[in-house]
Amino acid sequence: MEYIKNRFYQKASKCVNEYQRLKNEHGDKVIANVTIEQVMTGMKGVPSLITDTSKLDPTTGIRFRGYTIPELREKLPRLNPDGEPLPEGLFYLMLIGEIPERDDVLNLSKDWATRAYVPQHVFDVIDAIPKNARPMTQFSAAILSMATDSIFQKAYRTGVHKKHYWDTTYEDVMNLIARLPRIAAYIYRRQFFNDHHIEPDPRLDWAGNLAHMMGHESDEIKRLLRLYMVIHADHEGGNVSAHATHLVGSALSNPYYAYAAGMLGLAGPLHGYANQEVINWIFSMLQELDTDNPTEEQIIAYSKRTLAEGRVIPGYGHAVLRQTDPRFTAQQEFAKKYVKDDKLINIVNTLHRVVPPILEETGKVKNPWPNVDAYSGSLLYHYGIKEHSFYTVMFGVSRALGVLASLVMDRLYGLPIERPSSYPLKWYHEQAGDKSAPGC
Ligand code: CMX
Repeated sequence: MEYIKNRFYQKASKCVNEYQRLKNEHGDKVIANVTIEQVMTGMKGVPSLITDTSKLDPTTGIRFRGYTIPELREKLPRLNPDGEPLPEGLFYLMLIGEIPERDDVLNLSKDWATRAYVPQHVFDVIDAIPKNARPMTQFSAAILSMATDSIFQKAYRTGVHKKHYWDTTYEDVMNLIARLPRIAAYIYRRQFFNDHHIEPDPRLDWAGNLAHMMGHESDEIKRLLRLYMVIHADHEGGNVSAHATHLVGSALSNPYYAYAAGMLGLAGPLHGYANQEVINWIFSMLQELDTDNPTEEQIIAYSKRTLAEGRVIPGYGHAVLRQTDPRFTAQQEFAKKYVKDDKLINIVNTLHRVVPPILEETGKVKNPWPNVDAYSGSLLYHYGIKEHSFYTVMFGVSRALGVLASLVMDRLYGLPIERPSSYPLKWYHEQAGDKSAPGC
């Protein structure tokens, strides 16, 4: 598949010149002031990363190379007219910056199918982990164990020139993405289907093959997974999974290490694990109320109690967004179109009505609106993927598309090792002119 690589290089090398020019001609321009509050709230809003694949706007949400989710659903190639776009097309768009033709996407599907072979030792590593370990533990260990295959690492050891780092990174990235559905499905079938594994079907697309290997064969599930893999793929560079991948990659760690680092971040409950937490939280509520059809009042009371207990309501809030997440809306529209009266989805819709005012009342939550994780679990559950401890792995498979496309760009730009400055608390007091600074 030299075509995609060549096309990428042709397009992206122009950006490398622009990167160099910006650094040389405008490197001393001041672009932002940083407040102490920004430091104390996780560097929110501090421009400090270069990420071309997507940009998040607080009110309109994510744009992938300038395209919103509704635009992607309209413009990216799909397998059939009433289907969802293929994630391969989004990867092409994020990497190259152009909406692909249908043939580009089908060729990419085939390329990934030829790269999808997973070495036996990766399955052995998974098999050595207790079955009751979290699926994300198994997934991250499997990714790390594949680093034995890193072409980048071998090339680095042989002393390849730094201007060629992107090339072997690209090869690792393509191999890694191609293998992820097989690895994810293996973990799923091992844990929930007594090790009855299903071989990949090389004629299927990337997301369709994931559904197939998980044992979910209907066209409806494949359609959902294509949408799922598109909307979770990227959320600009500052989120924990993208930033961790970039940060570890900036030390020239191989792409397997870098992406595994991103997955360890995704596994946290404030990030990707929230998609399981939403379902866990709803089921705990139903169990406690002893009903599968709670009233609005019961849901409100349960939500308020969660806050009173000092816990978060999962699926709500965001570090950047200040409106309902368009990824939530895309799934809600999907459910409206294809799902008729599902109890869990009805609860999710009720939560959408009642939770934002409750969060607003606290006076501290900056964004009371639902994020992507508020909907995703209920849809998967409806279509028969009921094993919710697995949901973060699905998020992780999708997230590979964005963070690894960015990693190839990082290496082509030759981005340096990332190294922000840290200071003792006392220093910030001094900067603030606070004379009553404590000794700590
Ligand atoms: N429930 C209860 N409290 C919440 C809340 C929620 N859903 N969202 C924010 N808050 C609280 C924060 O915990 C914080 O409280 P303290 O001041 O007592 O520490 C306060 O409101 C201010 O937080 P914020 O500035 O609005 O939000 P942050 O940028 O710090 O955090 C996020 C963003 C997503 C971690 C937070 O909204 C949250 O914990 N949400 C629930 C978990 C979740 O759904 N995560 C998934 C996000 C999407 C993803 O990455 O997949």
